[in-house]
Amino acid sequence: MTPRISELGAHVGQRVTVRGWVTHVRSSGKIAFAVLRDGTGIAQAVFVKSQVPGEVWERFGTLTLETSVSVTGEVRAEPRAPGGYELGVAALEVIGASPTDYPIQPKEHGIDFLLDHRHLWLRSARQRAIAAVRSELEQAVHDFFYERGFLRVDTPILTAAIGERSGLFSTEYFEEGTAYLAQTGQLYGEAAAAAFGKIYTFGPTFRAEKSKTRRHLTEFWMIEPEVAWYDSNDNMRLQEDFVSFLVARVLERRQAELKELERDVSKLETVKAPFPRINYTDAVAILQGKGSAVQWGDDLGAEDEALLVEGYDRPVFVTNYPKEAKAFYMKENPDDPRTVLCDDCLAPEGYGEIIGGSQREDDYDRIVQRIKDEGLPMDAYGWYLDLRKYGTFTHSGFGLGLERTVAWICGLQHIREVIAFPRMMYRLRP
Ligand code: NSS
Repeated sequence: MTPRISELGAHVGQRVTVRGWVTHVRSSGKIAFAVLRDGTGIAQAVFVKSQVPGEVWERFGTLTLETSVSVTGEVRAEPRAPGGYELGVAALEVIGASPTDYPIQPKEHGIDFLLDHRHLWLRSARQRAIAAVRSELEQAVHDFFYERGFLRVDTPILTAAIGERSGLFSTEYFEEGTAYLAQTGQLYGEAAAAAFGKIYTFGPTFRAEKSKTRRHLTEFWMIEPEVAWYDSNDNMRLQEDFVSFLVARVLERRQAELKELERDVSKLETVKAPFPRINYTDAVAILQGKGSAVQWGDDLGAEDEALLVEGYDRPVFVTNYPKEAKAFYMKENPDDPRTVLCDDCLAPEGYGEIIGGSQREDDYDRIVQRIKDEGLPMDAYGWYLDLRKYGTFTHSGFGLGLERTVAWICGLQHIREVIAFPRMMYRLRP
């Protein structure tokens, strides 16, 4: 039998073979220990000199950090052992030696060094915990929308020039000229919402932003639902239900990982719908009262976002931003035409914006005007305008940034650790 380490509990008293990598060795001369990792957990292999063949004892002596091995022995429950189980070793095979210059040693390494060795850094317990929370969230995203009757629609990554305002990555596209990597799936999502009613996209998005902040990647994953007949209020209700669902799922299924990350889970347990809503104009007044230099008309920066959520135990919506601060497709607010029917969802504890959402402008003439005002290339938007020409409809949607959400839930200051191989302005390798 070759169980994974996480399955050892079902094999107590049995002889099994475990394959994995050595993370730690120590020996007293008569008894020796090797801690193994296989990605599902850790277990301790115990070698008793008087009980194992001489060659096995000698082979133990060759084990180094990250040697890959196959260990056969009897499973014992041992509360004091890392992982809670140990193997009383009978046999040991070395599968792949690991020279003693393994780059990541149990000591402090600088972040650039770790990112240069990201392919190896992923093997750490902390990185596994983050990856497990991310994977849990991805599954929860699909479950949430599936349970609510949404269709998943996969939108193109190679697009003509259309999207958000930030920088575009481009590439040659046969005879068609320049193609751009998608910054959002939204505009295609809107077409799909008119066709299928309730949809979501979940894919990589790309922004050639020259920002080197702790919350920007050039390639990140976004979840974008788009719903026919939803107005801005319905949209925020969906967002708070969605975010509460995601947090509850991680609390329910990933306690061990949150513990590994030393996350204060009491800060997550309060994340329940409904979320407070602050109108942008009020937010500016609150921020000015707290000493911020923000002026009406500005988008809110990271510091302002952190100031604003102080004292809240759950995410906060900031609604109805000024038109100038937001994208052309957002619907004008009938109660205050200087603003649009939109919301940013700000995570608590200063993590900042995790969602941008809005009701979409559904009036043909108004959206044409917005495209002109923004100086966007009208010809690229022909098909998008058809959605307003043929049976226009009230609709709303939002985009949740997966990496920012994982960083918040895991309690990480920087989003570079929440994706296996981060892409940033100065990082294309490994
Ligand atoms: O630019 S957004 O605010 N909005 C959109 O892209 C809309 N098209 C979404 C929609 O309505 N369908 O980005 C949405 C979220 C934002 O709140 C962040 O959580 C995340 O996407 N985001 C990023 N994450 C990581 N790195 C970068 N550069 C980044 N930009 C946005």
